[in-house]
Amino acid sequence: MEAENKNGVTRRALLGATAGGTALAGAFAGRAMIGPAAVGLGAAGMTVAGSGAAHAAAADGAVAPGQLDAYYGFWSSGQTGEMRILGVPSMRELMRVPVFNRCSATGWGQTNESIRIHQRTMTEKTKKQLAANGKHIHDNGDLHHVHMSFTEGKYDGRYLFMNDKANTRVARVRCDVMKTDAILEIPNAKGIHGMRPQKWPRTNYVFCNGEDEAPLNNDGSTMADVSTYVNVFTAVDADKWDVAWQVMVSGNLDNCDADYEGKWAFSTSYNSEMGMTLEEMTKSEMDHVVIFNIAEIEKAVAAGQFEEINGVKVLDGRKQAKSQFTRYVPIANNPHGCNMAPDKKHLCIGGKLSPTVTVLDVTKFDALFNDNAEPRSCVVAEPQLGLGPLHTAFDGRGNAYTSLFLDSQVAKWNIEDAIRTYAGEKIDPIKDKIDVHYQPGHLKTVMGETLDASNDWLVCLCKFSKDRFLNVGPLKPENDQLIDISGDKMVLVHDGPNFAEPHDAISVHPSILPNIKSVWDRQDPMWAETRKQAEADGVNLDEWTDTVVRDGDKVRVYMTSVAPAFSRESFTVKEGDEVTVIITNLDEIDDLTHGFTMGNHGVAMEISPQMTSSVTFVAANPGVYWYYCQWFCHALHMEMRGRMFVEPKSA
Ligand code: RUQ
Ligand code: CUA
Ligand code: CA
Repeated sequence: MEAENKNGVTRRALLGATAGGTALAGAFAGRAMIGPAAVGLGAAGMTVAGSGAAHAAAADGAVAPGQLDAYYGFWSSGQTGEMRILGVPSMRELMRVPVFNRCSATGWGQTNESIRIHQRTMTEKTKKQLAANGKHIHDNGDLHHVHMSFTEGKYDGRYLFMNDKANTRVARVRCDVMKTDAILEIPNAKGIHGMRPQKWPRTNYVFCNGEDEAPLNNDGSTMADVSTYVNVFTAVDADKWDVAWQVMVSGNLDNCDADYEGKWAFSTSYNSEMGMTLEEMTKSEMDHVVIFNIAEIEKAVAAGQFEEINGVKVLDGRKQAKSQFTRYVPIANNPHGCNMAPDKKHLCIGGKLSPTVTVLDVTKFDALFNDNAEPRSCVVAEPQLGLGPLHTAFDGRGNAYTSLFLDSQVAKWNIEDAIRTYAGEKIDPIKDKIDVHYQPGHLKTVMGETLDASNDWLVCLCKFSKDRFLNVGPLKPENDQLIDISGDKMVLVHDGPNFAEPHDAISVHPSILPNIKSVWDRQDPMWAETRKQAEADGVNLDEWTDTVVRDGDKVRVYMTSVAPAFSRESFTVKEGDEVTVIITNLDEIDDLTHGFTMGNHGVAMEISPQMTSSVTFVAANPGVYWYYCQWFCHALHMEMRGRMFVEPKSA
């Protein structure tokens, strides 16, 4: 859908009208004629490069100027705390979506709309911790894993989900606007690391691994007694965005995944020892994979057989509880990756300290829940691939690609051949190896975690770049490498520096995301509460307004923005007032984003087309302060400014 402006002119028509003309000619012709049209950007005439047969035409991954990428890539950013959107195969960065971080450009973490999302599920302990430090939200995060919602084993384009290991949270991004719409702080668990959506029948749950052990009643009374420590596996209700249930487990939890039948979730543990030191954590011969029996867990929850702890339904799936909720399959010590193959059958566990990947057949899991079952009876292959196997990706031809951290390689191997080798046949399951630069962690094929796994690109996220780029100082970028997997041999085609530090990524065909908006819906729930306040103040946010409301020492300034002006060129408050500025961008042309920056107040926010944003601050010092639009929106963008007069208290 293309938005029309007030004169009924679509942007595409404008493009036609201004094509070949200069930018400023359009800009001065009137409000409708500015912005993206003026700078000559646009979708008209663009073609999608690289998909299907077209891929051969761009074997080097290059996407010509004006052409679109074949796939969306959704990247984690690790300790930067945001989600990134890249184009695949060009590896161009298209957008940064702030999630757990504080974003200077958009005001995420500062606008009232984003603070509400941060605070909705915040625990009392976290509020206390923040208040003690003069803050009201955590503005850092460690975002490792980004995954899309599923319907019947395929991406459905509704949501993206992501974890925050640093502050034990998960978040949800709405795919229609690519904005975070929900953050959930998870009680009882510590350090959410592995995180995966349920694949079948749809994503009712997002499964979240707690990595760090702690006493369930973490009040300082049993800190030194490790026997009181537990680890917690959490199922988040993906629609309500609340915790559905939790299961206590033996050992810690690292990575997880789910099957294609909706029966199981599974997690790796590198610390079945429950060790607190490196020596203790690597002591055993074997650790394990925990298998969670969803039906048994749901049955127990429905029957009320749970303990309610901090408002959450908790079941005991630890070994000593001998429940039907879990089974523990021994795996060589300190495994890491946990990847379900698109053949619906095979789960691949990266050995990390062992040079092997252990392949489990999920159709043999039912048998594990019978008494006396041999727990490793579900292991059907254990190919030896090289040193430091971490994660495994899949194509649509039965091949698996495993990152070898210590060898700095990717090994391509065939799952069926590995199974035949395990059964005694003399064949080599390894089909190819390629050097990567350097020390790879996750690696991703296009839609390889879905039933749509494809055969064109592999992205390998390397943890070290060392000498691959110009030296930028002791802190080096990571290196996301693009590998062509369409032939028998893997071919490295692109080095992609990336900042601290993507762990994981997915690639998604644009046909799965047909509903991405260019202009906000005025009724969007993102600012529903702001709208309520406006109504109480007698302001209609959908119309031009320049209303200032005083409410004790609180002042609410309602403005609209239409390029190149705010509806007010000044407003007056008193020293010490708490000022809330609420701005609606009434421009309807796509890409015509304004901003609001209040000079010397540490305040800035994004106001995209048809968006309402608000920000609250205290005007502590009398004087004149300029506010301005910080998004280049018009030839007269510099002139899009105004003054805040702060009257001295005594006046
Ligand atoms: S982890 S490098 Cu945070 Cu996904 Cu394996
Ligand atoms: Cu509005 Cu710049
Ligand atoms: Ca261990």
